[in-house]
Amino acid sequence: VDGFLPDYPCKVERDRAYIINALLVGLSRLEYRGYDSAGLAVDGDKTGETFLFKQVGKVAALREKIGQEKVDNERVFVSHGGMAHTRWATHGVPSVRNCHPHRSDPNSEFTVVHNGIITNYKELRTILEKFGYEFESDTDTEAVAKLAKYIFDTQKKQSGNSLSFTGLVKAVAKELDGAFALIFKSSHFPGEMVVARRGSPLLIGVKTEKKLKVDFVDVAEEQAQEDLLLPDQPKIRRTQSRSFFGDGDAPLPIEYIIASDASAIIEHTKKVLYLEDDDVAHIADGDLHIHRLRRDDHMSSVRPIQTLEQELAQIQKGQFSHFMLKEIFEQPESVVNTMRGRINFDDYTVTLGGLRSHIANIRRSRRIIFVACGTSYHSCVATRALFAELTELPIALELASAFLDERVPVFRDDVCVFVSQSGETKDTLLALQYCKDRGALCLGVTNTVGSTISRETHCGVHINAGPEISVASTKAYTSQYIALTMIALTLSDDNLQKVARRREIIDGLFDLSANIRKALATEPHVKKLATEKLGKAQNLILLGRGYQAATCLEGALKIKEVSYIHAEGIQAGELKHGPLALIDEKMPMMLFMPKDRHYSDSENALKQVTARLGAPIVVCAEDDDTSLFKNLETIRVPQTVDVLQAIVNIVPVQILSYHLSVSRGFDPDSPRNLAKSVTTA
Ligand code: UD2
Ligand code: MG
Repeated sequence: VDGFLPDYPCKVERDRAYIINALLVGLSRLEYRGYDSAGLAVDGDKTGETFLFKQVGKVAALREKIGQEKVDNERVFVSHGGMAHTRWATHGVPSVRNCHPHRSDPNSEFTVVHNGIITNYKELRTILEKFGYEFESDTDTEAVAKLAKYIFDTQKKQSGNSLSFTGLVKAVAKELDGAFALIFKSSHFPGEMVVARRGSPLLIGVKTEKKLKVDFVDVAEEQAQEDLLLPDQPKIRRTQSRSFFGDGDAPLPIEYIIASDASAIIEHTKKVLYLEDDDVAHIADGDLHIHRLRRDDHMSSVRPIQTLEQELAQIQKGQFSHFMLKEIFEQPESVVNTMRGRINFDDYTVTLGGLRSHIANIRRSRRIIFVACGTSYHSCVATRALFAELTELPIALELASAFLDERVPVFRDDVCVFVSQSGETKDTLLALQYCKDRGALCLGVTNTVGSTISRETHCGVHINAGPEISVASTKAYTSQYIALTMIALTLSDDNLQKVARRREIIDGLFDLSANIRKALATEPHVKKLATEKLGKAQNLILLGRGYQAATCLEGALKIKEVSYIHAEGIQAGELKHGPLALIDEKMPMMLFMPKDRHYSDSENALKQVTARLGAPIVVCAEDDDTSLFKNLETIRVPQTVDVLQAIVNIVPVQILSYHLSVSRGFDPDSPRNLAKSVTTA
């Protein structure tokens, strides 16, 4: 799911063609985030009427579809509320009926666009269906639109009074679990819009010809319960510094552009304010009011209006100069999204909806075969030992192309797991077909709902990391790793002997986001290593044992992909079987040495290397004060449970590869010779 741009002019005359175009252009500014379908809502010809348009594919396809509709494009609006959205499927496949905006009923009494995930939507849907609501889509969002109508109607029936639009949205938001940025439009409140956020970003651009008199908006004081019942009253407004132009002035022509990121706003205005979590903003009669979903004394009571200085391209990457860096820094959130709604940290249960009905079969299988390419393959390398430990099944690991070359025998009682970010990787797809033909149970782990692998596998898990733009995969790797870990946890939850181990791992998953944050904090130091110590490096050897073998392989791949340095990941146990011959004082090296049960073996490797004058950069635990590192560069990261340590450890290597690339003048987002999704064999 991603991005929306409701456009709310007040007392600014615009025709429908202008409004639709502004919404479409806004969406196209969000295209860089990746999406699979788009939709928009504008005012109809009668008061309170709403027109909805939806299409799968690019924004251009939506534009074409609207072009074919018979609507009066010249119709002029003095005041108008429209909304638009591009979607990255997380709930239900990409299709017209799953496109936003979603509506409460065929008359579109309430229309909603949503970014984020409503984790309790199934419960809401069940209840609403009992009350006779007919759902049109597979999305979580539709439950929000229907819930709005349900609460509105019920309130009216019970008290005879209607809720105000703000009061209604507050009541709806109270029922929602998960993360959201929501925009509401309603036939009961023509010309008004209400937005709410929790967890997902939302900002409001303010566009007017006149100079704004204030550079902030007050947050309204808590409204009494009965006030929520009335239409938003002037008396409430008067207590606020409500007008941008000074009290008493009549509303002046003003437009508000609400979006999930500044890139959709910048061409209209540079004046924006960022909503905070639990803010509800109400726009009507040219005025903007901010309310709170709940009282929070720590929260500032004003929202400053800021001036955007950056260019469009810059804004799209946020504070980051490249998508690769942006995605590396997104990991504290993306790993949470992978676990959201699936792990209950209070009772240590893991529920993967996509596997539920297949668990018994998987447990009965005679082996699990992982098939993947590139980074996805490394996520399997990283979790293979955990699968063996928790499931006590034989585990095989195959590169998709080699798997097909070798015609590996596959049987009906095998379980084959196909891992692919895009879900379209050709080699992996061919292997999937091969395994299906042989009657194996096929399981997918992909980031893309509706992708071929997601559709063709018998069951699976979506990693929900959000669109990945950079060719070099970073956040998809850590999310694949977590998805696979969750599968192993699920498969072993009937084994009483594994209870303590499972709890230890689930606790580790709980702390993961914070630990990744700490690992990201190594950036200034890692950047220095990339530009100074490794500034001239032509080779890099990455050494590690046990769970870190995957870090070495994946780290080396990242470095090769974006910095074109020859990098090699080597199992430290293999050193004396050959690679030691490469080591001298000139060979650049990294060693991963967390405090796990391989520590003393890694110590030996370090001694073997330093005896040949090698001076590796050591990635180690924060508090490791061994004298062995005395004359060495260290990158210190938080210690976590052994099976998750490789997630924390890959982060500084991702950062390193990025800076090796940039400092050498390359563009890490588009490495030479490579494509994001390899759809050819
Ligand atoms: C589903 C919803 C999710 C949320 C959740 C609430 C979708 C896509 N997911 O997530 O949005 O509502 O329920 O409990 O609507 N699958 C494959 N191959 C793959 C990946 C997935 O066959 O490579 C299947 C999987 O077996 C399941 C479906 O796709 O039937 C959705 O998978 P998921 O991982 O998104 O499922 P879940 O329950 O986490
Ligand atoms: Mg959603």
